[in-house]
Amino acid sequence: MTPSDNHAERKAFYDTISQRNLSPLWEVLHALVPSAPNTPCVPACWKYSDIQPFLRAAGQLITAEEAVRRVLILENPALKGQSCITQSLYAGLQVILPGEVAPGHRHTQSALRFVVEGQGAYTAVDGERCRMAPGDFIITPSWTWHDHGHSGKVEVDEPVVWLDGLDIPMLKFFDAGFAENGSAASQRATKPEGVSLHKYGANMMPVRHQSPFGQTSPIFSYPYDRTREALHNLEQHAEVDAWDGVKLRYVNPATGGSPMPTMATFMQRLPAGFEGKPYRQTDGEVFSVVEGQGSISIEHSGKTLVYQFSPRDHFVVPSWHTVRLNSQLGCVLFSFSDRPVHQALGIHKEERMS
Ligand code: GTQ
Repeated sequence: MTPSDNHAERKAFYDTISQRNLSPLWEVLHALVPSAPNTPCVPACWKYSDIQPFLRAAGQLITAEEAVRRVLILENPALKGQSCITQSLYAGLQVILPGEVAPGHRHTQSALRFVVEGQGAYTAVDGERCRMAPGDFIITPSWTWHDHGHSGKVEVDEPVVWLDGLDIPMLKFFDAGFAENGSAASQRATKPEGVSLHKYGANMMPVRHQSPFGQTSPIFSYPYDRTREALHNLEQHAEVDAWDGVKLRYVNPATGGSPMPTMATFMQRLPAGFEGKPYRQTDGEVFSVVEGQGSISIEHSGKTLVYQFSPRDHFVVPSWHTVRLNSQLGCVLFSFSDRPVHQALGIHKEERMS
């Protein structure tokens, strides 16, 4: 009998050692140490026209106060029930109606807010209120008190919707999630509105700077008008990248690194007529369409998926999936990924094909 003919004997051996909480590596080695990333996540796209009625319906079904956070989670279709969009990232669309308050709490998870539609909402972080307008990128640093509200008039003003991006699955993986509820629904404003941006947002820093939020950016709101202007000027006056168009990353001005230790954020403009070259990267990336129209093609399981996108649509590109971006009329895309963690571990990889 050659060794590979002894299936029954092996099976019996595995059953026996399993009782001692042992298992044979050689049965799983290829899956454990794959030749290339083999994510269980799949690409997915949420058209805003499809899901907006459900966001409105959620607004009638439960109050922000009762829900604490009234959010429809963008679940990866291959990871149903796990409340995540990739294995390391959480994404959801939060709705707040005029007059509502989403009560204060704090947690070790870092959060980003990317405003999708509506006017009149605010978020408060550590005693500073910040107005939210479409296209603004806002941070809730780890372990800072935060509450959200809508100061518009009931039955006059529109709901506000924003994308929440959190590192919830990462912190779950490390079993490092802690949270605390606030004693008041809304925190008292102890700092003037906009003071963080004045202090840290003019390419200058206070002389004796001490980081207010540890490794997270001291700026917690990056208004869209500034980002938009930078992209527009670069499109006019600088070379357009053949893979990304004009793509900038948001920075923590104190370090030059990503705004949060676990998540990188980006804004990019694809000029009219842009036909991007293919690329892939190990960081899975979640996109929110800001302006214009375009399409993304994603290679998945030997097929090419194509999503046509317009403003407020969301889509996810899982790790190591080859993509190309196109736009006939031009568009602007916000995105976030877990790239800083890959980079901190020295395992980030990207491939740009011709
Ligand atoms: O706003 O604090 O989408 O704690 C998920 C968990 C939002 C928030 C989410 C949260 C929040």
